[in-house]
Amino acid sequence: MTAPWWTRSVVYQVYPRSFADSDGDGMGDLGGVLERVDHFVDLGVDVVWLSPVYPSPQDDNGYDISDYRDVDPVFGSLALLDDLTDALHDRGIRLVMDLVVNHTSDEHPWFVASRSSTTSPTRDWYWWRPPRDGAAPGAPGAEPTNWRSAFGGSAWQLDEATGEYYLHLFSRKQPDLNWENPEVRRAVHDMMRWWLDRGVDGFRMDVINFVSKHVEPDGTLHDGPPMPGSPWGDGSAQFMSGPRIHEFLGEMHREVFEGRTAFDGGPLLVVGEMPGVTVEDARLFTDPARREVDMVFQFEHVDLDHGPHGRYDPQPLRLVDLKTSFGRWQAGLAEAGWNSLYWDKHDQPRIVSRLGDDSPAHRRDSATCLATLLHLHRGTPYLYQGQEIAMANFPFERLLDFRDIESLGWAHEQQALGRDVAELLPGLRAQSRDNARTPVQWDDTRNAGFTTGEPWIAVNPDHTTWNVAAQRDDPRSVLAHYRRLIALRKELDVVATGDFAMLLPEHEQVYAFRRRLPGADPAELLVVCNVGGEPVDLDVLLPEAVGRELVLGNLPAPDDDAVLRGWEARVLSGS
Ligand code: ISL
Repeated sequence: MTAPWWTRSVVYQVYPRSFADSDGDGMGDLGGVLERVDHFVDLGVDVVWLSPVYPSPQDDNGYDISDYRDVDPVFGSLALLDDLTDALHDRGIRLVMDLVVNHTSDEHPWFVASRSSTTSPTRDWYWWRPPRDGAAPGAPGAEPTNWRSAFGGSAWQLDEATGEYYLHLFSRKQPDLNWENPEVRRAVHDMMRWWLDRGVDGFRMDVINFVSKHVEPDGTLHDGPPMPGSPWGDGSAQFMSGPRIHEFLGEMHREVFEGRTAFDGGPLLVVGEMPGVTVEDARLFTDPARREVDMVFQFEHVDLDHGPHGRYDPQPLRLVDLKTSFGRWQAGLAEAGWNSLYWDKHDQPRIVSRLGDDSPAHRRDSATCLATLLHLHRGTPYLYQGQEIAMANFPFERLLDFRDIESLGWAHEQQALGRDVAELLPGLRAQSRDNARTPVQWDDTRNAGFTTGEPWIAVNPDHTTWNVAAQRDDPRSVLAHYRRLIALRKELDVVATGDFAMLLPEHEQVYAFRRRLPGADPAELLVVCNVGGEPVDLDVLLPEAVGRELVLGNLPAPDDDAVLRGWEARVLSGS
């Protein structure tokens, strides 16, 4: 069987509100994306994944959708989205939409009807429950389970009108859909077919492994264990990859994807975002023979620097742990299934600040080193806007600087527990999702060329040095390096589909691995990355890496290849 097209492809994620603003209202929009389509061509990416642009109250920046079949005026119109689809297709690029169907907005007509009365025809489309154990509605502890919502507080919201609670694993403006109800699934499938018929080429499905909850036949949901640093419980085991998840995804495949193709007649792309997914489950989800999804986003590697109190309790990221994790995912999906590979995305801090070194002396080299490390793994790399120019975390100083509902929800929860802001800021600064959401730095002008108006979130002051215009024609730039990495995946079969073997698993500074594909030219690549600023004697550590032909490096060719310089990455051909 020939390998699917995405083995040679790179996906570029656009977070539209922060990408480019075409009308000066301070918010990025589809017009802005349309004006920058040539940026995707310049990079050589094959797919654009567009974060949500549907009508939305924007409680969670569009991940709270109030109409699945339109575009929010803040981003443009359906006609403009059609134009963007055509513009991408003309350039051979696919468009993948974000699909958020674990929950809707509380302003979606389905929920408006559902909350209107206990006998509403769509009442059962959401998770409504009476207070626990006959307690009075709103009484302390009356919530149906102890689950914490991802954005702080209980995952249950009391609706005064009927005295019942509804479930929201995210904000209270994001009520969870009840996928146990076949009408809900049918409505979702119908909407998905509508988008595919309109010409989009696939979906990235938001928290799709949350749609099957552990529910008893009598409707009971169970509490989770207590969470350190929170008055609420951790319900995740009750809703992550629940008992019917494979059934639901198999059904969706049959109902929606079977018989449909991308614009060029090739296969669609279906990616499931799956927090908490295990390697074993991911293998089932992505085994082509099972027809569920093509790949999943897993979270293991981006959770490695979270402490016992969660993401805002950051710990140093140990390279050995990263190798163990990536190595396990590479091995686990080697025979069946496929990995997606990412560092940055709209929910994660910037990798150059997180695992690299964003100080002026090392920013370029550490960004290109980490890019090489990721892109040479087996899997499909995802590139998040700004990562291609080594955009870094923002120097947040005050709570007022943050916009993200998750960061603010956590901060307010902690303040209510008596902690003061000064104590919270270091965790927020390191880990806030807003680090990824500052505007793309197109040039060194005011507001980085993002908008002529007032940006909805501050532009990083470092845009005067770090921007697309400064890097576009510089062969040494981070952008140029990404271009080369993307091209290499298309050129060399061994990059696309070669097998993977981790080397030096215990070494704390050098990340090295081998890719192999018998019969290909070259049939073997050796990748060595110095994930640190100090030079390493390669002839001592990995003598087989010395004297080989350099296929691609992130620093000028070395005088002495026995020494791996600080933040140097080398892709070497086989013997
Ligand atoms: O990583 C996370 C846990 O701390 C969260 O940032 C995130 O909520 C989780 O990864 C799920 O993300 C997706 O669904 C959310 C939305 O806020 C995120 O932007 C989206 O990517 C709810 O729709």
